Amino acid sequence: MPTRRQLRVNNLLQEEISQIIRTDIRDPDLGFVTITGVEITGDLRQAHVHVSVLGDEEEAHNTMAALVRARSAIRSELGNRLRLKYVPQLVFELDETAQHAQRIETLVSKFENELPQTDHDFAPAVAQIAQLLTQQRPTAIFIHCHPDGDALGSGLALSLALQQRGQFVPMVCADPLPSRYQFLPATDRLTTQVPADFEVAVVLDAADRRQLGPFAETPDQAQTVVWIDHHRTNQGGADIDYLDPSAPATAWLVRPIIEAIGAAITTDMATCLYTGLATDTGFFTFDNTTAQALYAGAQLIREGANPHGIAQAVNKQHKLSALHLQGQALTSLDSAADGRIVYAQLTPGDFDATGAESEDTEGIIDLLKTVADSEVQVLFKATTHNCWRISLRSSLIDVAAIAQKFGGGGHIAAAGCTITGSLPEVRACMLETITSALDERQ
Ligand SMILES: [Mn+2]
Repeated sequence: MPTRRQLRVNNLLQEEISQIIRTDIRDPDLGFVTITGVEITGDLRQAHVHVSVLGDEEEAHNTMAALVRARSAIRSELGNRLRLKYVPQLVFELDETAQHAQRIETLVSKFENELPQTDHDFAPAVAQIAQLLTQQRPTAIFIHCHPDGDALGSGLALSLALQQRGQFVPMVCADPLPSRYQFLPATDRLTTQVPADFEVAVVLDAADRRQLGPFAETPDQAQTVVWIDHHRTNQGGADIDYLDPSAPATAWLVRPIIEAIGAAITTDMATCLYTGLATDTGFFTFDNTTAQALYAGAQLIREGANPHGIAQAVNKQHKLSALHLQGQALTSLDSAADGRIVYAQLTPGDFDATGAESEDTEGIIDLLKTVADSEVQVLFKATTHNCWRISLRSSLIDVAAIAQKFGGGGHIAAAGCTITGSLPEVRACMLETITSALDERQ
């Protein structure tokens, strides 16, 4: 019988070794490994580390070899982390017992139970799209204007996958690449030029055709239009619709297509997909951050995405003008409905005074969300004369429904629309609509 001290050390070692393998060991041979248990000897000098590997025999073999190579690195990191008189020698043992297989199966089924339940089976749509995309017909990808991390990440990942299959597919967008996304690979295929002829159009991350701006009707030039999106307000109607509002990001939907066309996920593709998933989940903090989303993120990190580098590039690279614009927005901050609504506005004068551009408004709405006790956040942004782009956020009411009333759309917790009129009129109308939605909830 192990002593209590042994049991305590076993648990500690299991936790620390798992974490070290997850974060410090970057060996491409290392597969999906679980430390199922640790047994330390009575003299605390040697620890038997039981390992289970997901996959076939070859993967298990490669993973065990990688662990042996990493053994001294893991041991010295354990020395840094643990206050043990003696850091035990590590002996890795592949766990093949039925008991452990059973335990893994239980863990997996527990995990699957946590997946968002959808009443729809998307496998046929994925298969149909993959089949279409492997025919090598001239194809163009379309993403929404004011492209965000998800639109760009999904589109570039898909284009890279098709390139692996020997086909160059351009990605059409009405707006240029925002500077914060310049780190993304393969952005050379982003274009404002519609290709001369294409037979297949793939529209990504757009709630409806108006989001394509001047290219609203362009996909129809194709013989087959595929629409892949996760916005709740998407009404569908393309030749092939692959619409899943329960998905945290369009990147999430694109991944199974990439797999189905037989492309291998490269570091570049992982970077693109991770950027889409991370930006649409607020770097895994929004309410669409499920266990499954984190798991998908972890998988992409294993495949080469650099979470720190991506977060730095997207969030920590503000131009001075963008911060000045944030300052203007914060100065304008006000509240309505007894503080339940907070809103800010950016007038054409604010853009002129700071020299900031429309892309520099990204992130401002997230500042508004930090106001304590606020239930709905609204940002009014001037686009052209008397035309206001309005961003809405709420964790209480369905802002997609509100945006839809004004011809916009989005997700329950994050949506947007564009309204023409004078700012006082537009603001009064929007605040009134939100106030009655709040009242209705009571
Ligand atoms: Mn998205």
